Amino acid sequence: MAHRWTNTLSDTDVTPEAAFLNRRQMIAGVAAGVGLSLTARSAQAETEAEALTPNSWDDITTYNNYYEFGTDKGDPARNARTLTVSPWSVTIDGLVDRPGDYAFDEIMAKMTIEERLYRFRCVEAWSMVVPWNGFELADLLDLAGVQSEAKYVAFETVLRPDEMPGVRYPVLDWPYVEGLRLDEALHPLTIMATGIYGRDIPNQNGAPLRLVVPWKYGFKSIKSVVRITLTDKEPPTSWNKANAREYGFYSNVNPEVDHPRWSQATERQIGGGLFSPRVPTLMFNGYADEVAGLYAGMDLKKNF
Ligand SMILES: Nc1nc2c(c(=O)[nH]1)N[C@H]1C(S)=C(S)[C@@H](COP(=O)(O)O)O[C@H]1N2
Ligand SMILES: [Mo]
Repeated sequence: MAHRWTNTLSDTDVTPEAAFLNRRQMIAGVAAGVGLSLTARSAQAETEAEALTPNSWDDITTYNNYYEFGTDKGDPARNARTLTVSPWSVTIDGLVDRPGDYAFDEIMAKMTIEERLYRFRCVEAWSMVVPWNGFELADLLDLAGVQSEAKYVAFETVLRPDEMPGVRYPVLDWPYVEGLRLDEALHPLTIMATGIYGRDIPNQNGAPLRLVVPWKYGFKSIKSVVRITLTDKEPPTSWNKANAREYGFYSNVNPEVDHPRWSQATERQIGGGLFSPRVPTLMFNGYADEVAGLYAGMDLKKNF
């Protein structure tokens, strides 16, 4: 597929992960050379990036949850090819100064695409590390101008029965919907991903743009977004509507709050091999330093 936009890497004669890892080494080399002239922030980001090894392109693009294309992990890679992702636009409405349909290409022209290497933890207790490309959701919301009464952000996935074989089955109440509190949405870790390994994000991963909230269970990271609505009320969310006892609005990764049917204390790392031991799950998926303050004083067992 041709590159839709500026998802940075263009090497086509090397595997994406080889290109990515080479570039990482280059960045690390340069960083070592300039030593103290690095800002504290980029030095810390580099240290964190060093500690994480991304999953392979294959892992990330063949082991998916995208129920609109089927409920088996391999279904989205097989069935999502037919999703039309261009042209695309996102309606931004509700409590904003400039409501309207924002064309994907116009959004991309205005946004700064960055690489973010994030842990990704599914509520099913498996995890990956993904080198996303994308932009901060806060920057997109700025385009529309968030009004002061707004307290929440609601998201909606495209619904196209002709292109989505899974929506014949009432597994969820389609379209897939999600939501964040406004402060969560504006947090700098919250991104809209448009690429992986510098390439356009594949359909099975939520093309052409999907939310990524790395400190929450994967199902909050809604795919193929067509509508973003600013509201003053907590919006309904698909998994909460399906089973409110098992899936809360917040769904922050929390090893101390188990799912009613399984433990959340540990996780299985995808790509680790058949006999690799489970690893401990980290509070807020390892992002506690950055996000714990959002929940100061809240009972995280009640607000699961
Ligand atoms: N529209 C939509 N978004 C979705 C889902 C889905 O079924 N439909 N699955 C969620 C779940 S449960 C997970 S774990 C992640 C998986 O993202 P990935 O396939 O890119 O790893 O997408 C989330 N976003
Ligand atoms: Mo998930």
